[in-house]
Amino acid sequence: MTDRPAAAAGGKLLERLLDGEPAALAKAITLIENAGTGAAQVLAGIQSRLGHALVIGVTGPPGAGKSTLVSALVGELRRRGKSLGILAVDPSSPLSGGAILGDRIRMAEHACDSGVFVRSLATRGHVGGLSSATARVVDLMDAAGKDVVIVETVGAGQSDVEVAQLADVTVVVCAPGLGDEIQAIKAGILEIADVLVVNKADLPNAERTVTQLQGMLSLRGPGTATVPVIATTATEGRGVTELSDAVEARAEALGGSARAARTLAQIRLQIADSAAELLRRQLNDSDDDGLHALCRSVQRGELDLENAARQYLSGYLGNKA
Ligand SMILES: Nc1nc2c(ncn2[C@@H]2O[C@H](COP(=O)(O)OP(=O)(O)O)[C@@H](O)[C@H]2O)c(=O)[nH]1
Ligand SMILES: [Mg+2]
Repeated sequence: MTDRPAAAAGGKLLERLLDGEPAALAKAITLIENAGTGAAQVLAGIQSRLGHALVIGVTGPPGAGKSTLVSALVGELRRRGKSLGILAVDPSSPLSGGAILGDRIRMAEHACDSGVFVRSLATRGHVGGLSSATARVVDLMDAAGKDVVIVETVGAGQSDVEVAQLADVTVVVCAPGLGDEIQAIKAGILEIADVLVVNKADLPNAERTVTQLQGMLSLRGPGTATVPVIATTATEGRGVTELSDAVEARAEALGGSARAARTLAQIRLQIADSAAELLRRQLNDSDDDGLHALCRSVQRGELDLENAARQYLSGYLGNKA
């Protein structure tokens, strides 16, 4: 049964969104976040209007200066005539509202600029679905006609790898002199970098960090030599022109291929989200013998939880689980 008033409301909102009305964009994002009435219609309605925006992912350890750098980058891209949507994603914890608040303050210099739309997305309410929520908000900003969408996320493992898959160009930001940080970067997020930034170049050891990162990149083998390492001082806007140039050059080199990869990544995320949701619902209702047998094995210490889950799942997925 179609919900007529919902369809009408969604249709009106969709129209205003596609016209680029900031209030409509804000409302549509809230609607999608809350999976409210008319959300499905809005999402369906924007599909044919996607693909205009260049999506830049900015990731790296907390405190590296990502938000400060994004703010400086926004200034530079505005001077280049681009309209922007900024999305600050914080997958770390529901208690990290402070970080997002800090990001808001750092973006405040653009608050009066109608060409810049800023939004943050916290974990709460998005367990298991943060990435697809992010992807949808990016799509809404794209459909609203933004030339560039910047997604800032904390470098914290799988979630930002997933978010990076949604970006056309991924910028990994780090700061000098933090050995552990470099190790963490090495362990994961270096792999996803299209452009590497050593921010806080005003601090000692910045040059050494640049050299270290270049060394690590050269170990990654052929193809990675094209990943530029750029030193910036975000607080003074230094290196931001070079960063913008590097991002635009990278976007140009990618052509449409990044977009195809992004759609593929989105489909994968959506399938995984839908599957998790489906399973959660089925499992909540299930009370079969297999489940009880596994429960006994776990209680006896014969099986750990992860292997118990795998065994159960193999019933659904065959030997792939
Ligand atoms: N010295 C120095 N400090 C910076 C620079 N960029 C950012 N910061 C400071 O580093 C702190 C963390 O910055 P923030 O942008 O919130 O980092 P984020 O957590 O990565 O988003 C803030 O106090 C900034 O003022 C820089 O280029 N040099
Ligand atoms: Mg930040």
